[in-house]
Amino acid sequence: MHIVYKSEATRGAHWQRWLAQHAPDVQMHIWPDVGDAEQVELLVAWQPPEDVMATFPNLKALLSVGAGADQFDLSQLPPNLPVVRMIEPGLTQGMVEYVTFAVLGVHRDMPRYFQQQRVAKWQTHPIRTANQRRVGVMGLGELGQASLQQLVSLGFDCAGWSRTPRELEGVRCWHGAEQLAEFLAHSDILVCLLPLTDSTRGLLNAELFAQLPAGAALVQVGRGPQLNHDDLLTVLASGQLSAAVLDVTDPEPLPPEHPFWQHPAIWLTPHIASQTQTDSAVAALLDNLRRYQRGEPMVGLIDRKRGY
Ligand code: NDP
Ligand code: OXD
Repeated sequence: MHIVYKSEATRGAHWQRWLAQHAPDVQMHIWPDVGDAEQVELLVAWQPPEDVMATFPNLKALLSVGAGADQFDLSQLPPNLPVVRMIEPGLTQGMVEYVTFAVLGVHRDMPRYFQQQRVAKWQTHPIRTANQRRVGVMGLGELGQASLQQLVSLGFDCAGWSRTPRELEGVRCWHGAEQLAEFLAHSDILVCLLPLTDSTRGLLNAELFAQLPAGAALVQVGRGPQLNHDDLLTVLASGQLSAAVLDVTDPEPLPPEHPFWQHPAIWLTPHIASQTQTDSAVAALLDNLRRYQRGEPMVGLIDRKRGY
């Protein structure tokens, strides 16, 4: 089987060596080397070449090296071409760690204490324990569910929101636009782990922030275009929101003059909440290659109608 990898080179070289050892029937070429382009069945990429189908006329599936597939222009791909996102334990673990860090950070008032430190101010504030803090996670997929499991184990009062009904142990679940307001009213800390789709673009806006409890905090680890920047600045100024931890923005990176960089209530990280882990992901990739060979659906198949 011929596949092409087009993404970060060091990881590609490692995967190429690993596959040569564990699956010698799989020939992985690393872009720009594509071997015989006519023979390429699968493309594993973050950004595919501009005209994918002209480049690989016999392509059978496009696999994302990341958890999201929103970077692909699905309208440019044949409607029946399977598009697959990455699901692997290292990526999930990274997200669980980041979400836990961010939730604990705002739960324990760290943005405020870091501001106080800068001006040599020694002042205490009342401490709430985790069971007195309501955490709401938007998106109950691979990453949302794993993050919630950890938050529940820490004792937080957890809620979740998804498109369709979900049941998670220890988590109060809401779904759909009609139940969003109730979910938001129960979210002192709101975590966004939604994929970017037409329905989630711009969702984190003034109307949504107004439905959170006063002084709530935001943890945004979904995708940049979900957040309205001006609306966030307005609610931070009014006190409706007390803090925001942002791992994704639009654009990435933000321009140097963007107010988020210097904002005392914003923690900004450069899209590092989680990353595909070279070692664990190659096993997940091989599992999908074997599924493809057996004619079974691959894990992480994108539903083209839903957009995720
Ligand atoms: P999944 O596809 O497994 O889960 C998506 C969840 O979002 C599902 O629960 C789904 O609902 C819900 N959802 C989708 N659309 C809506 C909507 N309109 N209204 C309500 N709920 C909705 O995704 P993952 O958990 O694997 O990943 C989530 C996202 O995290 C990725 O798409 C990516 O954007 C982001 N990410 C960010 C990273 C970072 O480093 N910052 C790293 C990795 C991922 P339902 O259950 O009903 O289908
Ligand atoms: C991903 C990401 O989707 O890094 O994997 O955001």
